[in-house]
Amino acid sequence: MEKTEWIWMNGEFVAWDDAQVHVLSHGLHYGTGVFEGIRCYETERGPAVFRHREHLDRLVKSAELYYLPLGHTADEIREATHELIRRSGLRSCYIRPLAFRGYGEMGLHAPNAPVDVMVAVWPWGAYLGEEGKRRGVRAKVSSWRRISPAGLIPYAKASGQYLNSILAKTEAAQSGYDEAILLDENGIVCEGSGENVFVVREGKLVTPGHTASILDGISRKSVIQIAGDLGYTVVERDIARAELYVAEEMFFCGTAAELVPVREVDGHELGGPGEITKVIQAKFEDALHGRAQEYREWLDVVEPARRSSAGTEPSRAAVEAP
Ligand code: PPE
Repeated sequence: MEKTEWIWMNGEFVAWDDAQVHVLSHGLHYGTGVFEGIRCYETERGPAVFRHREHLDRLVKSAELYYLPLGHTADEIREATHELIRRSGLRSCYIRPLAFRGYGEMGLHAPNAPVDVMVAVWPWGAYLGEEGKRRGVRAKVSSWRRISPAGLIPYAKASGQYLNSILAKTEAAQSGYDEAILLDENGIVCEGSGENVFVVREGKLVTPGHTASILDGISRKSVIQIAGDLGYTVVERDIARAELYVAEEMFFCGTAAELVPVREVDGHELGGPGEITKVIQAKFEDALHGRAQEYREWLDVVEPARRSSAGTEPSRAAVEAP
């Protein structure tokens, strides 16, 4: 990964290489963490964070669901993130906030272990490749089933839950596929290892609904809004595995991946990116990059550092001083 200079950790900006944790940190042993994946894009109004508030609200909710008192408000984390982006000098980047049980107490019930909170930003290109975004990716239905809501909380973006995604992704990669699709225990389609999924059936968009074991994706929500605004019908319902094979079109969407067409599932060719997929992808990209006026309010613009009272440009040192 590409380094940047600073990481925000527990209220302070620390040098990237100094943002360390103890090996007896609780989260390392038990997966007791919650995180977010957010992107900032270069727009004509400056660097802008896509649906920042929604991501931070989900972080707060995930923390609450796993009994992790955050100690920082969403507003504090938002401010810290803006400052990190300013300090990084990046016009676009990936943003990774994480809150986890830290060092101090072991065992499953460890209410006295502190909850550490950090945010890092770095440049991260197309998650499933530039070529994948253009031409489509090949997906494999995983033999691993998506975590059940009877045992975990699919709606929470929790660190430990990602072992499920990692099993599926590893299996797909080892089989020569770009991405995995996870079904639930009943064989109903849930999502990709790190993306929500949509299919086109008889000209309508279909995606698993809220009762499915999915992460309630913010890209998913954005795509539903965009597709509706463009006049497409969007249906949230159960999707059978075989519907993937007979779909007219299919795509994944997520923060890291953005919108990626699927061109093959389990050896069944769907053809190149479909027409509806391409139209929605173009509008989604416009929304991300601030080119769609109607979705301007989705962008949290990072204002430049305030000028000093003397009216001079703040020096880099002044901006960086803690
Ligand atoms: N499902 C899962 C399981 C998931 O991890 C993501 C995001 C989504 C759906 C899409 O959600 P949203 O980003 O709100 O539209 N996955 C994040 C982590 C990827 C990673 O490898 O790390 C992301 O895209 O940032």
